[in-house]
Amino acid sequence: MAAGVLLFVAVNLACLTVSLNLVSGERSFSIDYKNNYFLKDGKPFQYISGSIHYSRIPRYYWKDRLVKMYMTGLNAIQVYVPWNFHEAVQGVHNFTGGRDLEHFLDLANQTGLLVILRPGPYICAEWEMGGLPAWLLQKPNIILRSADADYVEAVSNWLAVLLPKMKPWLYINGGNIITVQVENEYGSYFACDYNYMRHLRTLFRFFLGEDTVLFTTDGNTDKEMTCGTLEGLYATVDFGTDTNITIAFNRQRRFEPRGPLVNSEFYTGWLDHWGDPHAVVNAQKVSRVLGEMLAIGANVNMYMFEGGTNFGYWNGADHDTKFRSVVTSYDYDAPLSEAGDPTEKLLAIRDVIKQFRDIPSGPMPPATPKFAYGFVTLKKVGNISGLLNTLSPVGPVKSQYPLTFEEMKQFYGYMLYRTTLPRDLSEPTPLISPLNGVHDRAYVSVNGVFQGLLERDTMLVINVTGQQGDTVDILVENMGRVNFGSKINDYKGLLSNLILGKDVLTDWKIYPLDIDGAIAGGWPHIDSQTSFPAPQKDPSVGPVFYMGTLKPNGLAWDTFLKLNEWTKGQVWINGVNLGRYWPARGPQLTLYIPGPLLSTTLPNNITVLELEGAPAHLRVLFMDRLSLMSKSLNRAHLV
Ligand code: 6GJ
Repeated sequence: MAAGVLLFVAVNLACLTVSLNLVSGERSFSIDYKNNYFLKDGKPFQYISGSIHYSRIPRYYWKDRLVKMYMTGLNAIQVYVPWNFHEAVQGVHNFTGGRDLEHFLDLANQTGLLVILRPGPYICAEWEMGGLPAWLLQKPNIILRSADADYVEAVSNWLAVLLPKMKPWLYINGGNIITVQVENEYGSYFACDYNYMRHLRTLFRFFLGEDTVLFTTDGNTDKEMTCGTLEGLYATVDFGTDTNITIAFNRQRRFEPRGPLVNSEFYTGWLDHWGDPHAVVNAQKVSRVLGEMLAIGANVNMYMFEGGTNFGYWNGADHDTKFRSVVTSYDYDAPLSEAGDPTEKLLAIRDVIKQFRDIPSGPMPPATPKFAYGFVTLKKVGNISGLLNTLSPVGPVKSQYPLTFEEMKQFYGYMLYRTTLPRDLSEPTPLISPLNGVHDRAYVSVNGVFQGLLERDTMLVINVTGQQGDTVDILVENMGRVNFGSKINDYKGLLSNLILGKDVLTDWKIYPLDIDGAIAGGWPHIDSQTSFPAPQKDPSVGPVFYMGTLKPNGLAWDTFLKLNEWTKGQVWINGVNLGRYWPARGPQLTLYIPGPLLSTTLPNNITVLELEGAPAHLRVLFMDRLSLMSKSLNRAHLV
């Protein structure tokens, strides 16, 4: 048969297929390599998306944030799935409550939002260990994000649970997931292991089928794109407002000569580490560059659109020149604030989007109401060393040398290391971690008297005095595992020996601390009939628990907790771990409390673990707005 006839038949068959699909109502989402755009049900489609992380927003508020994103004119959201959020214990999977991913997808579907899913298994995201579960580190010398057999086995088992759950949610199967990302910026990782990426491609294809659009995202450099891309996975890039979009998309074109232009992470803001000035990105720059990309038909996901909060211990960290822990707030200077309030940046973005597509009619939902509940005076509960029966019911593990959190099978929060002074120390004697092995902060007490702290990369020696046989208590805090770069295998605890004068400290009792379990079980409030000592005149120093009660007033509105003149610690409200506070470092000075955590009728239990030093007044303040330390004012101010 002549070539011309063959071509005629092929073109007509193709048209027939498309029309059959449409006639049969079959849904389709694919890449049109001829015309360089996505096709949704056979028609050109440009996504305008925003990143939102369900793991950082109370389930109660998911719909509120999604509706605000829809009313801004977005037609899609981009969602990370943190592996460690769903499999904190190996082999035990949790998709309930705030982890109910399918409910979140359903709410997005109900709201008219498509989904770009990013299941990793590594996600970065300023999330603890980039979403990888810390129990992976129990395999000695494991090489994360590689074809390492132990890592690949764990990844395969996880994806065999997650991806079958996601398959019905694919757009082509009647759901709202239009594309799926494999790994995350793999090109910026040292391993550059193509066998690992090929294995992931095989798994994603096996579980999601041949018709799903799979893609990769990488930073905008040739090196990153070289190691991060793979045949069969559509290569996309990410960049912020200071990048020339022509240069950036030309680089994508070098790896994808045909197909849609995609910026998978257009940075609308940036993250904060403790001690940084609060990071902001100019709203006009964001809206200008967004307009430029949409005007050339590019597909854009804004990272972040709604940042939310690193509740509990979920914050990550970076380690470039030194270890830097990410703050509790993931506000990210995003268009929707940490509390889900529409900002000027959101309105500017909406004005851009309406130039390219119809914006839903109707009002933008307002900011949720905030309430200033006022001051609460706390009272001292006690030092950790005196509460071990409650906080460490399993008792200590004895070891000649220190064990890590991972060896102790406790992965987050705090661990108490106890030993005794090997000799009299009448003169101040240096206590040092010669291998910088304190990961990440160690609060040192002798016979219950706080001596000072050691801090990874920063404070490697303190002086200690005491008598032979005195009890040395060292509370070690995991400040969040590194989530980016080569140091993500971030073991925690005392990773090496401590030297006191010329003695190696040995014969340790290591207490795993289940603080969250004790507080969730009602401690210390259930013991409140126990008479706690009256607040000492002098403020306590060192790790001390405090408690108090916020009286109900019939309102359960959002609020912000300010611990003015407190130093650093952790807060729980009604048993829920709100995260870390560190006003001594900033820039964050308040903790966001979602209203649904509060009771309108029962006393609201407050528990505070102050690690360094509480103010004599022992007061905390519930405000109706957040407070930030600003580089321009170089002092706390209300925003
Ligand atoms: C992205 O790479 C990442 O994919 N990203 C950032 N990268 C910082 C690179 C430092 C040299 S900052 C915010 C985002 C998220 O971490 C995202 O998960």
